[in-house]
Amino acid sequence: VTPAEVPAAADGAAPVDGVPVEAVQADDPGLSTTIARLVPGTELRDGIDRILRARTGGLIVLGYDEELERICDGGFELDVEFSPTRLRELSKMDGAVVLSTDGARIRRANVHLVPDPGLPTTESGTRHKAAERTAAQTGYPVVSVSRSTGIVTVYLNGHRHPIQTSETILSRANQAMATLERYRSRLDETTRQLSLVELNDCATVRDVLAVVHCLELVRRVAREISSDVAELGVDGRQLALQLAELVGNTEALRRLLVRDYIRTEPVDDAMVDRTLAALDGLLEVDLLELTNLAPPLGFPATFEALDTAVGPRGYRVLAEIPRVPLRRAEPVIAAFGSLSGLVSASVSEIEGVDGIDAHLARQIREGLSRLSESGAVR
Ligand code: 3AT
Ligand code: 3AT
Ligand code: MN
Repeated sequence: VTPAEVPAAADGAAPVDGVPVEAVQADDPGLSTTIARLVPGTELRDGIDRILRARTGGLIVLGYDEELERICDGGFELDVEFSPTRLRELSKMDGAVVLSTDGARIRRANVHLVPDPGLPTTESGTRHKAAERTAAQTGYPVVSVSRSTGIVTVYLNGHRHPIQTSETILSRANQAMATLERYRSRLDETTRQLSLVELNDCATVRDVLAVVHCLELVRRVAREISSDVAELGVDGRQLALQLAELVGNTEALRRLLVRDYIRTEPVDDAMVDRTLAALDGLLEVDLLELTNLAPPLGFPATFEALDTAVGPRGYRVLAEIPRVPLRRAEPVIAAFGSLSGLVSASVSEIEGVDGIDAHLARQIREGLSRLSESGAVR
């Protein structure tokens, strides 16, 4: 018998690269930590699944101290190592099972919980009322397994979070994944289109915002899937791989697009962060109109403005050329002012830029020519 999982140790619940970590429960990190203790693959979840199969119902308090002891009435003290089978056997009795705060030991069983009846609760059954109030009073997570409905709920910090089966989560996540695939291919298409018009010096605000739009859609669906991945534990590995593959380089692409087109100077990380936060703040309905995406980048939110000609500074194109890190790209962009200026520059002009040697200058020149010919910036 091994000790129960400690918080956040759940294998497979790690956030996916490039997908915001706030994904799981933005408003409460304590809740995401608790959810991670309950995902498939953890001993606690195994125990809960056993209770579900036995159809006895259950009430489990994930923490024990003097405050909690005061609201425990009766039952018996145990202090034995936690195991899924023990949790299930003890849940056959009436009352609650109380675990040590680290979840490693079972401290009490058959306990009648007597939390302050003045605490508000939205539940009607006595088990669920006791769970909600105990969580509110002690700050410890409390899990209820309903005998009548088979619904598992975790209560913490005023949250009431249903623990869903992997099948339920997966069927939802797979639908979202299909949507993500569609958005991703639209993103690739609009990005190719933007590269083409950029290199031909005929880009408009509309071309830029079309890519920004797709990026926002991809990001938002990816965030939903990412929170499902976190709740799936070991059952979410396949989904996590698919998600990482589809999300790919989109976070880098967002930053490069802002650097290329933001109207305000200076173009630095802080400005990029602020712009991306503003885009993040747009509501789902705002995304329906391209003009709503214009203000964060400093463009007017009008239909006329969509057809305005714009040129990129050149960050995205330079990022496509091997061995040109941002700190090398910056002085080059400062020297030529825009992609069109850079495209018409000769090797010796590029070499004149601070920190760019003959070799790198040739590399940049050849890279630009290659991209112009293929129109294949992605
Ligand atoms: P049984 O012999 O199983 O009927 P019991 O004393 O073992 O009775 P349980 O803990 O199984 O009691 O609870 C059974 C139900 O009794 C659950 C709940 O609907 C009701 N109940 C228990 N305590 C209270 C209470 N303090 N106020 C209202 N209803 C209660
Ligand atoms: P079910 O959905 O029926 O499982 P419920 O919220 O309707 O849950 P019940 O009143 O049917 O709750 O009670 C079911 C069992 O829950 C009875 C008892 O074993 C346990 N229980 C209820 N209240 C408490 C409490 N205050 N402390 C410990 N165990 C309790
Ligand atoms: Mn009931």
